[in-house]
Amino acid sequence: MKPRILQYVRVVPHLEQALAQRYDVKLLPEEANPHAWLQAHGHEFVGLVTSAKFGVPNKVLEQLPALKVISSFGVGFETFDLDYARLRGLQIGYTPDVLNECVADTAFGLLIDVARQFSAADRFVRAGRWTRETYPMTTKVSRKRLGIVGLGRIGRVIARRASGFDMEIRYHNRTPLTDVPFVYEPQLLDLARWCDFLMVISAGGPATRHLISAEVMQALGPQGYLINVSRGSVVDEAALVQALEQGVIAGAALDVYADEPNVPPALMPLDNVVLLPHMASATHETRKAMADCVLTNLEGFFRTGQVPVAVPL
Ligand code: NAP
Ligand code: 8YV
Repeated sequence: MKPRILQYVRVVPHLEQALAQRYDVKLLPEEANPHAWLQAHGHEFVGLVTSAKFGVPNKVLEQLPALKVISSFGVGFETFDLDYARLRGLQIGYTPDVLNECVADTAFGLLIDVARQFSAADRFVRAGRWTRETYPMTTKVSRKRLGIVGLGRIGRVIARRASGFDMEIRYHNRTPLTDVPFVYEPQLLDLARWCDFLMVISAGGPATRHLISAEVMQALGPQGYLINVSRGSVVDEAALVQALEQGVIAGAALDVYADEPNVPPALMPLDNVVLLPHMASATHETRKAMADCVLTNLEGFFRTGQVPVAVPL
């Protein structure tokens, strides 16, 4: 008999197809009243598939008494209550590493875009303004100072990208690393004061909420740029809007927001901010690799009892 799997959210079509071939899958979003449906059927499920964006709330997990394994599409895991998972003996599979390159590429693309103003210049050309005006000069990227907040798996790949641009790199984590040649800044404010570009790629969740505060933006200063590819919660968005409107910082480039897909309306008219729709890992190649990892994690669990790539609990 195929194991019974609850699909908590919609995922990419080829992953949905592969799941349906291998398991006895119930697509919860199809139910008009998921809570009532789970009251009657929740006991049937041993596995659950979700994504980093949505995780799964404890009130849903409480309706799944036989659940043993969660397989999540994505690397972020701030949407799970790890203490509760530990108590329940749940294993949570996730998809680190396979997305490092695409997220780093996007992070660096955003950095170049906000400094050289490609998106704003594109709007200028499309509006027919080039025939009447000269586009203003922009800011050089090569040889500048890059401060990385969160030198983890993805941060290290961003640092490799930056080395191709002869950038000087420093970083801020809670813990200094012993295997990198970059200067460690124990104080985030010092990193912000030092750098031209502050690249945020730390984990999300309560520990990093509003780490990038008004004070950090003041320290980054009117020539400084902020790039955020981690989670919207890491940046104080109200302070960012003020900083961009008042020239406290030169510009910002964002892939993530506090309340996705809602972007603060005050950001929309600003030309000194680049706005992407949380798409850093969204290439065919990387999303396929992430989907494969979701499947491998489930398969590994059902074969050996251990999820091969699991969130450390
Ligand atoms: P990782 O290897 O765990 O790296 C996370 C880094 O954040 C570590 O260097 C960690 O260092 C640092 N960090 C954690 N808490 C911190 C704190 N309170 N203050 C300062 N630094 C802190 O994770 P990863 O695979 O590189 O992914 C990083 C994050 O990127 C994910 O959690 C996810 O939120 C985000 N992400 C976004 C996208 C996207 O589409 N935009 C795609 C993938 C991932 P210490 O533990 O030493 O502090
Ligand atoms: C995806 C991400 O957009 O991996 C993550 O943590 O934020 C992105 O890769 C996400 O997994 C989709 O839910």
